[in-house]
Amino acid sequence: MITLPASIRVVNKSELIDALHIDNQYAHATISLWGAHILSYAPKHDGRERLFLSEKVLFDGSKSIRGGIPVCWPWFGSRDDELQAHGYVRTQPWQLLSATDETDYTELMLSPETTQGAGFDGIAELRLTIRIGKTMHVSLSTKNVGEETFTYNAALHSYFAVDDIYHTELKGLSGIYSDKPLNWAEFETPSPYLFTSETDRVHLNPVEKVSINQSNVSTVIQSYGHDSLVVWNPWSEIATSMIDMDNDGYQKMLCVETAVTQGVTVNPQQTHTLLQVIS
Ligand code: TA6
Repeated sequence: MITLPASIRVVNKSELIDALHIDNQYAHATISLWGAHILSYAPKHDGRERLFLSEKVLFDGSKSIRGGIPVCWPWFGSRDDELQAHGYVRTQPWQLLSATDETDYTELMLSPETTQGAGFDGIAELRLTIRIGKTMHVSLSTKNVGEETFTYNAALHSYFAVDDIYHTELKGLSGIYSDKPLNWAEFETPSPYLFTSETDRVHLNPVEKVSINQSNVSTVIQSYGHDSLVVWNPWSEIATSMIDMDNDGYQKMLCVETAVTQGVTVNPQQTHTLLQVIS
């Protein structure tokens, strides 16, 4: 491993999974090297944890980590029965390429063990760059290093922590969304946007700024390079069926995902970047 700056130490999540804990002037954060999965982010100016991590999270490598920010790539959702949902980089070791303490943030850059896998023919270089400061920047860049054009989908599948989903409002979205549980039927975005049942929606209105509002606090999510925002809460029945989610876990989370679901075409030597900024 490269030499770590003063703000970073290695913590052991399991026999298989090491994580990096960042403690700098501005924030605490934890990033698993398995999946380059951000597990936690709490800026020091308010000490509030922004990310949800399931109490029954598994760190045994049997599945993607439940909570935090899974990196979905090179597809989003299910492809077919043979291929795992949300691609194959969230369940592989990533390598830390660089880590530096800068004036306003600590910056880490990671790359997966491989970008090659069944279901994707492109030759790609993938980098996740994370800046931990007063805000957190999470930037996923996909460079075409082959000779053929390719198309990919991806998401920063962020699980945000909420105190109570029944008293949570999502602000900033409008227009039509496609509803997965209702066979992708299209509906008008509700206003106010509240949560009372399973929610699994692809909003094809790629606004740049939304916020999760609770009684006194709000989490602001800015997105760039995306074509969709995905909003997900499994609600009670699905949460109960998950081995890595406690029955009431759905009350404490809301996924708002900066996503490419319609395919981005990347020409040789070009780079496409998906960015989510959390404050
Ligand atoms: O992003 C929403 C979604 O695709 C849902 O349909 C649900 O399946 C969720 O992601 C979680 O997927 P996972 O494979 O992490 O259990």
